[in-house]
Amino acid sequence: MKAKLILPSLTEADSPYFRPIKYSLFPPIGLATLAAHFTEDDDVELIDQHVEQLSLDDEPDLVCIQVYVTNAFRAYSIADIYREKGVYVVLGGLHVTSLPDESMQHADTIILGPGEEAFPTFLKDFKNKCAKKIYRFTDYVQTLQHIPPVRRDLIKREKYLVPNSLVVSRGCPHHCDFCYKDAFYNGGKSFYTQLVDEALAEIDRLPGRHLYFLDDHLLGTTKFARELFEGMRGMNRVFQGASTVQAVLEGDLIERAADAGLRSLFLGFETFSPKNLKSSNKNQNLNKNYVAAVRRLHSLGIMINGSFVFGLDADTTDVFKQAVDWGVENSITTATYHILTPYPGTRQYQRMERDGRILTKNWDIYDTRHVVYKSFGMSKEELESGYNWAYKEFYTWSNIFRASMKHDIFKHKIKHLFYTGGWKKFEPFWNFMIKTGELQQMRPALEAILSKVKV
Ligand code: B12
Repeated sequence: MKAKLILPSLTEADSPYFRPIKYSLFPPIGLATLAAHFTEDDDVELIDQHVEQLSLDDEPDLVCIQVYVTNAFRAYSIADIYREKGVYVVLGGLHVTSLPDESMQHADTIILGPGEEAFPTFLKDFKNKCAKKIYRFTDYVQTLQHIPPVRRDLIKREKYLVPNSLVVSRGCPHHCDFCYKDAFYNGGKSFYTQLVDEALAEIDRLPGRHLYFLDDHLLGTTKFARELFEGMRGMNRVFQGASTVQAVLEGDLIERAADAGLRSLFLGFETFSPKNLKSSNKNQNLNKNYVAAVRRLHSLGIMINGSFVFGLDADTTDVFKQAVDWGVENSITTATYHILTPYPGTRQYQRMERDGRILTKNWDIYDTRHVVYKSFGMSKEELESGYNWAYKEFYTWSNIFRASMKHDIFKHKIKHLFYTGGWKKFEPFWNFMIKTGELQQMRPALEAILSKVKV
């Protein structure tokens, strides 16, 4: 059987928001995970439209497409083209799970939720010519234990800055109202991990030193994280991941992570307002000392990518300056700002829809850069221009310099300057490296910066 797995581009290549380097970071790990369920006799191709041309001239036996909210329309038109030619199309991913009725119009089969159990069942049925229209992950035991290794041979490593990205868990123990994942993983009931030995074996198979864990909350289960970090000590790895302010402040897990090679952490600060935290059910951040978390990470030589959301109901036009000033003052290495986006399927979307606050269902602009709902506290224009201002302001050379120089230790000043400057200030350089197919040459530089940061 000939099968084609496609990740359609999240943003049009000619959009002002298409930053080639951002879209050349991570390969489609979800699809490569599912690809492991094909057999040796199957001819499988994995296409990531962010880094390569997608040709629609072929006629494989099966097309599998990953649908996010902002690539949904592109995914549907690709699906329609193949179906018109009589090719069997299966759709899956976050958006399909949120809006099955919509996705169903463009597919022969849809698969809801994480695909580890449902996808192999579908494949068996498909080969036996009895595939169903819909497969629900809730009909199966959800587990990552004993799944076959990710098909990394299908990933074109040279096209990515971080080909060694991996995911050792599914879901998150917290239930923030704005998070897609809560709805996706069974109303937030599910949070599960690989077996530690299987995760370590996966790490062992990856070449080079640098890893990027794409899990929503790498420190989410203390026992698992503890054993994972214990196993990673001595593996001479450096890695990046995501967690919460709470997990950084509690216990000694973060020290263990640093010992195992953690060098940068994505942290969801999201808002400084307790009212916003309560109304979005992000209770794990309530009464937490953000500055203490930052200090603890810096003392361990861990860089911080801080995430902030603008447009929560208690926000006014002060929030932009507050977030930028705080980030610079506290030497946050990189900041990711989002305009609040009520993703379909979330409790937040349901509430806003009930209250008549959803302004558009043009999924293309559900990208956290546009206002798609009726905001309180400021107008749509104020929110969008404040968001754009914050990004520009945080990444001015003077602010990058100020934030870097606030570190106590000299080598932390330097690595901050290189990392932030390199990420945001050398766009033409990154574009050149991508165009000439030389992006992989930059991996040793990234690895070197990350290796140097330990105190
Ligand atoms: C990597 C990543 C990216 C990459 C995307 C490219 C890529 N390679 O995937 C980049 C960096 C480009 C990116 C950008 C953004 N991202 Co992002 N990203 C992620 C991240 C960290 C990991 C994705 C991943 O690999 N997951 C692991 C795999 C195993 O899970 P999976 O992909 O969901 O696949 C499983 C299932 O979905 C299902 N499945 C998936 N596809 C298919 C297909 C078929 C046929 C079937 C049957 C099943 C199936 O089975 C798989 C195995 O269980 C997730 C968070 C996360 N932990 O998932 C956020 C996440 C997907 N991103 C998110 C956001 C908000 C963004 C941004 C909007 C942020 C921003 N403002 O810049 C932008 C999008 C910009 C735009 N224009 O849309 C949100 C939601 C996105 C959405 N609404 O669809 C997430 C969920 C983070 C969060 N918790 O909020 N992102």
